[in-house]
Order: sequence, then structure tokens, then C-alpha cells
Amino acid sequence: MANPLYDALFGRHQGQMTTFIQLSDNTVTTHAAFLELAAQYAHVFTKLGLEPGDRVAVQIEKSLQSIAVYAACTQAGLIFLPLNTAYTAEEISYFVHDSKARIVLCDSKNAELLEPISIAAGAILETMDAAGQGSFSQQATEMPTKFQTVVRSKDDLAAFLYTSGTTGRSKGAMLTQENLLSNGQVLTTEWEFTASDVLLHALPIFHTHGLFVATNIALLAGCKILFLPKFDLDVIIDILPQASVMMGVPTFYTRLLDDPRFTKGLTQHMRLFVSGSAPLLTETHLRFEYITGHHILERYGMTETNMNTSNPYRGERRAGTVGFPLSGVELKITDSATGATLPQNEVGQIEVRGPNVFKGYWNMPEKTAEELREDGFFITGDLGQIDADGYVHIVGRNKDLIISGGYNIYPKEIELLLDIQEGVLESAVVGVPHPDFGETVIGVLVADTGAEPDLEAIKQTIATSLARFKQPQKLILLQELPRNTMGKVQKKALREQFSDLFATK
Ligand code: MLC
Ligand code: AMP
Repeated sequence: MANPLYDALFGRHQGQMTTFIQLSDNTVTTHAAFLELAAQYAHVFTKLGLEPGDRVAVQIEKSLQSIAVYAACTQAGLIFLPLNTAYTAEEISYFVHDSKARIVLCDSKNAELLEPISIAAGAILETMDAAGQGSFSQQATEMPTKFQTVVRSKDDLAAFLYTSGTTGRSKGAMLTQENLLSNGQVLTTEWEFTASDVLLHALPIFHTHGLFVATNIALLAGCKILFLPKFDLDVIIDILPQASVMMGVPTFYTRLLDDPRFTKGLTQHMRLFVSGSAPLLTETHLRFEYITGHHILERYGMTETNMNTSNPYRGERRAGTVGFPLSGVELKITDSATGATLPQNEVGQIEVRGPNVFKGYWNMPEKTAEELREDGFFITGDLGQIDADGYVHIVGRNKDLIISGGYNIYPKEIELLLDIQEGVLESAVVGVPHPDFGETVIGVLVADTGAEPDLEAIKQTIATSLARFKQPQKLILLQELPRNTMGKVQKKALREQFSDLFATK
């Protein structure tokens, strides 16, 4: 095939008058019309001088047009690099410089802020707002609606997704056409998607879950997407009768369960509810079953690997587990000190291998070597065990990571900023239980001798550097940080000490 990913996701829908996307105002776009728009965008990229393999950094709101940008990148052989809309200019600057992006596509309202950054990085700046309008779309209107698809192989890179790290420096995970395609195909089959499904899509599309799981599956199955800009409880409840499948992070499901309108009657017609990106509490799984009669299907994945495991579509969906390795994915539990495979039921680090596993971190060979073994196994940083029936349980993390509402936050990045604030000697950032987001961020500070750090001023200062969801919900001043005999900060003790901070809604 000329371009395996484009052909499988998009090319085969050429000329099809089937509905691809339905927006919240009920306007629909057919596959055929969508592909014409994507082809026009591919022409704009070419006209701007981009060549296959170039990175396209995109920080725009979720829209039909933003999906067309993804399709255009695939068709033109460009590397799609989506960025969280919550990122600050400082964060964007890092990603654009690190990836050496050739173009930055941003919302018109951020253009003034991002222009100097783009210029400094040698990138072109174009705009696209939430309605899909801007300098980029403007140029597309004059372009032909057909584009000669650029030839690619399955090993060519299709996307970079940045993921934070324990060192505080974000890493660009390099994903190939095969990584995305193989995973999408396996999920489409295992979750029995067909063209008659209707997918309720309220996830952001700058992460694996909303883009490579939800969108790619719908494209592979050829089904319709109810495409919502974000999770809005009222809209979801309103539109649910039109859907057959919904995908979400646990926060989606706890919010729905807390609403009296969410009943068995409202969900009876649904074929499937999928959860992932963060742990779904057993209690939530059971409450969902009690209210709706549906068992949420929980699966487990990550940026570097796409999806690794899933509870079965047919068969027992076991609460508190993430099911079995997907077809083609090998998963083992190993001893973190020796790397030896551990027997069933023993807790160790989760390692995975398969066509889903990424090619490494962009320009970080050492980081790649630390996590991706020569034999192809990727050390996920998650701790788990496999029970007697083969179900994988995630029991913790070997990495210092907080997951808030499905977003990953690495404490190191925040600690590095807190440590340099006036009057601060040192800091520790931990995640504590939160009724809506699962976990939320708090920062514990120790003052320099005799200093009295101004916590409000610190909050304001770090807000210019960190996306809102990473900013500590609370800063707490302590005399000293708890340490073990080796001098290492005991984050577990801090998590326990402050576990009740957000206990009630
Ligand atoms: C928003 N806020 C958050 C937040 N989302 N704070 C902490 N954690 C979050 N996840 C903050 C906003 O900055 C704002 O702060 C306030 O909460 C309300 O903002 P909002 O925009 O109204 O929030 P809402 O729309 O309700 O968003 C919450 C959410 C959203 C849970 C619906 O975060 C979401 O869609 N999360 C999904 C993330 C996801 O797709 N993850 C997949 C990663 S891929 P203030 O103070 O200004 O009011 C991956 C691999 C895999 O992990 O396995 O899938
Ligand atoms: P990210 O790096 O944003 O892709 O997040 C990946 C991480 O999310 C994984 O390493 C896990 O820690 C976590 N994760 C994803 N799905 C699940 C799940 N179903 N249960 C528990 N943790 C999950």
C-alpha cells in the first residue's frame, strides 16, 4: 500500500457519502467532504514548504477541522504533534524547539504570544480557531480537493506525543504508522466495532485516548462520531440516546453516576462503555453496574504503547483489573532489580512488547535505552500482577506520577519550579485523593532559614509556566520534609498526611 495509515483510516472512505462527524449543533460532515477538506489542508502544508517527516505542532481547539489537520498530516507524510490546549506559552516553546517543528498551528487568540516563540524556533506560524477559521483555513479554500497521497511505509513516523518525565523534561514519544494502525485494528476487532456504531466522543484529541483510540477506531470501523468539544454533563445526557458506544476517563463516569438523570432507561440501548487513562475504582464499576446494568470495559494503555490490555468484550469484565494483553501484545511482570520474569500473582513492573510499542524518545537515546530494552520490551513504570485467570491488575506505579482527571502530571517538573521561588528551600509535590479528578496535585514547601515564603505570590508566578491542571491545588508549608534513613523524601508519608484534604465534594 502507498501509505498504510492514510489508506486504512482515510483513503478507503474516498467519495463515501456516509456520515463521519456530527457536531453538537447537529451539522453533519460526510467522509467524502471531510477528505476533500483534508486534501486542501495537505496542499497548504506543501505550499508552505513542508516536506515528509517534518513536524507539525498543533495547539488548537477540538473541531472537525482539527481532525482534518491530522488527516492532512497523514496524507502528506508529516509528523502530527498535538499539544494540550491548556499548555502555557513557556511549555509550548519547549515542545516547538525540542521537536524542531516546521510549523506551529495555534488558535488565533494565542498568535501574538506564540509568534515570537515560533520565529525563535524557525517555525512558520498559522492560525485556526475553535470554528476552524484562521490563516491556515483561509489558504485552504483556494486549494484543490484532491491530493496525491505521499508514499510512506509502516515504519515511518506518524506522530510525536510529548509525555513528561521523572527528570522534569518532557520527552517526545515517536509513534510509527504501524504503532497506530496495528493498535486501532486490534481494538476495532476486539471491541467488535462496526459501521453501524455511533461513538460519543467527548475526550480531548491531543492525547492517545481521544485521538488514536477513539478517532482511529471510528475511522477503521467507518462509523459515525458524535463529536463534542469537551465533557459537558448536560450535553452528554442529552445526546446519549443517539450513541451506541462511549469512551471516557473515570471522571466522566463518576460525574454521570452523580446525576439523577443518568438511569438504566437512558443507557439501555448502549452497546459499550469503555474506561481508561486512569484507574477505575471497583466501587465505580459496581455502582455503574447497579444503576445501568452495564459493565464498564476497562482497558490499559499509555502514550508510548497505545493500548496494552483490555477486559474482554465477551466474557467477564472484572472490576479492578485491566483485563488481558491485546492480541499481538506480550506482557510480563518483572523484578525491577534483576529484570527476571516473576511468577503469577507476584507484584512487579509491567513490561510490554508488540507492534504497538513506540520507536523511542525523540533525540533522547539514553532515556530510550533506560526504558526500552534491546529485545523490544518497554518498561512501563507501572506495577502490576497477573491473577490465576490471567487478568492483569495494576497495583501502583514505579514512577513518580500523578494522574488527575486522566491527565498525567510529573511532580519533578513542578518541584523544579517551586524550588527556585523566593524563600523556598525545597519542595515535594504529591497527588492526593480527589472526588472528581481521582487525584489532585499539592505542593509541600520548606522555607529557607528565617524566610516566610508568600504562597499566593508563588502560586501566581508558577501559573505563567505551568498549565492549570498541573498547578498545585494547595501549597502547604512544613518545617521539614519526611525522609528515610537514606535521606530520600518519603512521598508516601506526605500522601497519607494530606489524604483527607479534598475528601468531600
Ligand atoms: C480541567 N481542570 C483540571 C483538569 N481538567 N484540573 C485537574 N485535572 C484535570 N484533568 C481544571 C481547569 O483548569 C479548571 O481550573 C477547572 O479544572 C475546570 O475546567 P474545565 O475545563 O471546566 O474542566 P472539565 O471540562 O470539567 O475537564 C475535566 C475533564 C477533562 C476530566 C473532563 O480534564 C478531561 O477531558 N480529561 C480527559 C483527559 C484525557 O483524555 N486523558 C487521556 C490521556 S491518554 P480552574 O481553577 O481554572 O477552574 C492516556 C493513555 C491512555 O492516558 O491509557 O488512555
Ligand atoms: P500517559 O503517559 O498519559 O499515556 O498515561 C499512561 C499511564 O496512565 C499508564 O502508565 C498508567 O499509569 C495509567 N493508566 C492508563 N490506563 C489505566 C488504567 N486503566 N488503570 C490504571 N492506570 C492506567
